[in-house]
Parts: sequence; C-alpha cells; structure tokens
Amino acid sequence: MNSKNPEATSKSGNQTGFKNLRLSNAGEVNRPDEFSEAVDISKLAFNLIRVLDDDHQAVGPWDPELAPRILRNGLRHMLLTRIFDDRMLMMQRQGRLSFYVKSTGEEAVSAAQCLALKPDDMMFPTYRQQGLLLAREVPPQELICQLLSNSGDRLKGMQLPVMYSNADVNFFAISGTLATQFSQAVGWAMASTYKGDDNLACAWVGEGGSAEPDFHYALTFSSVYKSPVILNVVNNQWAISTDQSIAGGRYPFAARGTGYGIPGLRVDGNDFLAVYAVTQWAAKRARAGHGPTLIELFTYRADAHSTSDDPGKYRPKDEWKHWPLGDPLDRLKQHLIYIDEWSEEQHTCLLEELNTMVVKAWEEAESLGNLSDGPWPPTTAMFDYVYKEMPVHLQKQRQELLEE
Ligand SMILES: Cc1ncc(C[n+]2csc(CCOP(=O)(O)OP(=O)(O)O)c2C)c(N)n1
Repeated sequence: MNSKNPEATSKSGNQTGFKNLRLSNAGEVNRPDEFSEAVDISKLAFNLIRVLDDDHQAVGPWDPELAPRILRNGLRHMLLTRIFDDRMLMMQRQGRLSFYVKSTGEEAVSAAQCLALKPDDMMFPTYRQQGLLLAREVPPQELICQLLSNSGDRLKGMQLPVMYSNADVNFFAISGTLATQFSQAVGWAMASTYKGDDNLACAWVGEGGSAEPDFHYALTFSSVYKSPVILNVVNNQWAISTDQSIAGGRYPFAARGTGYGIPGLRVDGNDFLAVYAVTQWAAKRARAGHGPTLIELFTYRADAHSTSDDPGKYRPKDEWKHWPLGDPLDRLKQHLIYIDEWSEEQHTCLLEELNTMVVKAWEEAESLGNLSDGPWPPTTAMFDYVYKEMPVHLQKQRQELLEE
C-alpha cells in the first residue's frame, strides 16, 4: 500500500487556490423551516447561504430584514474590532505588548452572531472572537488590561494575552487547547435544558481545530441529548500554515452535521446579513427544543495567524485581495449606503470616533501597569485563585518561596 501525504490546495508562490471554491449566488439557496429534519435539508451544507449581492442589495429568502439601527450597530462593532486589532498589532511591534491575535477579515462572524443571540446565551469562543466582547459592550481598556496582565486585569495575569474570560457578559474562558470549548458548550447547553430555561450555548472552533476529538464528542452528545447549542466552524482557510484541505475541507465542514442528525448550514462568513440570518435560524431551532445546528462560516484569515507568524512563508502574499467574498466591513458599509442609511461622511466620523476611543483606552489601561515598568504581582501570586482550598503540599511550597 502506498500512503501519500495529502497535498495542500494552496501554497506560497502558487497561484491562489480560489478557482475551485463552491460558491452559490446571493439569494439562490432556499430557506427551509427551522424545524426541518437534518436529512431533508442536507443539501444546505454543500451550498453557500448568501444575502448581499454584488450590487449591495439584500436578496433572497435568507434576508433577515433587519432594522437599519441593527445594521449600523453591526458596522460599528466590526469597525471597532478592526481598529482595535490594528492598534494592538502596532503596540506589539513597538514592544509594548508581548503577543496578539488579529481577526482581520472575519469581523462579521463575531459581530453578527453576537447580535443575533440574547445576552443570557453563553458564548464559548476561540482566541479569534474578541469581537464578541466588544459587541457585548465590554470597554476596550478591559481587554487591554488582560493583554498587559496589569493590575486592571480581571484574570490577575494568570492567562496568556488574548485568552480572555468574562463571566459578566457570558463569555467563557478561552482555552489554548483547541476545541475543548466545543464539548464544554454542549455540557452547558445540557444543563440549560435540565434547568428548564431557554438559554442556549454558542461555540466556535477553527476548521483546523475541528480535526480534534472534542469536535466529535460535541456533535455526538448534542445530537443524542438534542441540546440547545449552536456549533460554529470558522473556516478561514488556514490553520497557521496548514490550508483547510488538510483538515478535510475538500468536503464541506458543514456536511459533517448530517451524519450526526444535525442540520449543517454553510454560510458566507463575510456577509453580515447572511451570518445573522443563519444564527437566528439555529437559535430559533435550539430554543424550541429541536437541538443543535452546525454552521460553517466560510471566510478568510486576512492577516497572520498571530504576531509570531509570517504568512508570506506559506501562502501568496496577496491572497486576500483575491478572496471572492470580499471584505465584510466594506460590504455592510456599501449596503447601508445603498439603502440610504449611511454615508461616506458618517463613516469617516465613526472611524475617527473609534480610533480616538481605542487610543484613549490604551492610555487608560497602561496607566494601570505596563510590560516594562510593572507593577508586577509578587511571585507567590501564582498560588492564588487556583484552589478554593489549597492542597497542603502547595501551601508548603508557597511558604518556602516566602522564606527565600
Ligand atoms: C490541541 C491543540 N493542538 C494544536 C495546537 C497548536 N495550535 C494553536 S493554533 C493552531 C491552528 C488553529 O487553526 P484553526 O483551528 O483553523 O483556527 P484559526 O487559528 O485559523 O482561527 C494550532 C495548530 C493547540 N493549541 N491545541
């Protein structure tokens, strides 16, 4: 038997691999009833749900017909996320931040999905959904305090930068171990059913992370227990230097739902309206007791994986420019202008306002401590906040440290 290593569909120096993408036209995909059987709607996983067309109109049965107020709010959150990301990268390059992860090009995922949920719904994100915190109106300076591990950090410096956690806004602690949040979200959703409330859990994983066993545990348990959970695979084409085909993306990730009896929806992740609409669909299904939905958000990671990565080494430098589904911010902006609910002038003002807000947030956060000058917590702080009752051997170690 000859077993060959799989070939990536995209490589540095190659032409972009976008020619073979399975795309549908805006408005083309039908919108079945939220309570349909997974097997009856399995074709949705092979199409691409899209609402915004090339002329910036909202078309077809998935148009969620949102009030302009919600669209403007979505645009604001996406812009804030992009501006925040850009500024944090700048701070990292200046040596004022140790590490950062941007979400450039994927802002519609967090903004639209968060706005389509209720505040009591519990979110189980990855490190690339900082936009959820901003969409739940967490002040940017709070995020920066976590990035700096300073005295304003609610996690007391006990997590790596970008591994946020915020119980106040139902944002579960981010784990560096990929995909663990998927099965945790299902556990939370099962508890929600036992308690008899109508809150749901919403979890995200990258397409690379979907190759982890936790992904399959989550699908099995949520299917068997019909848990109120939305399971999202953010297919941004790249898992660091590994393109999506290596995680199995030659076959749509959404299609994995059908085998478990879970509807799989594949959506244009750069189309704010389409992302909102599929999330609403899945939320209605979950709250009515019909169980989970698997959503594949088809998007593109426009920037590096993290500040420790150089994408020029493994993919064409200009690949994002060729992404056929465009920039989510620009698409929503153009739609708002098209329906006469936005203008270039308003856009410029908003950009200025948000830029100023983020610059001020940095200054405020840094006044509570920075990387070079501290203040730093005492070494013994590593023993704090871990155990309710500290085991004796750790109490001893802590004491030894104090006596050094
Ligand atoms: C279980 C596990 N395996 C490997 C890693 C190392 N790692 C961190 S991020 C990453 C790529 C993840 O890619 P993807 O899931 O597609 O998400 P993206 O970063 O593109 O948003 C890898 C392999 C890890 N953190 N955890």
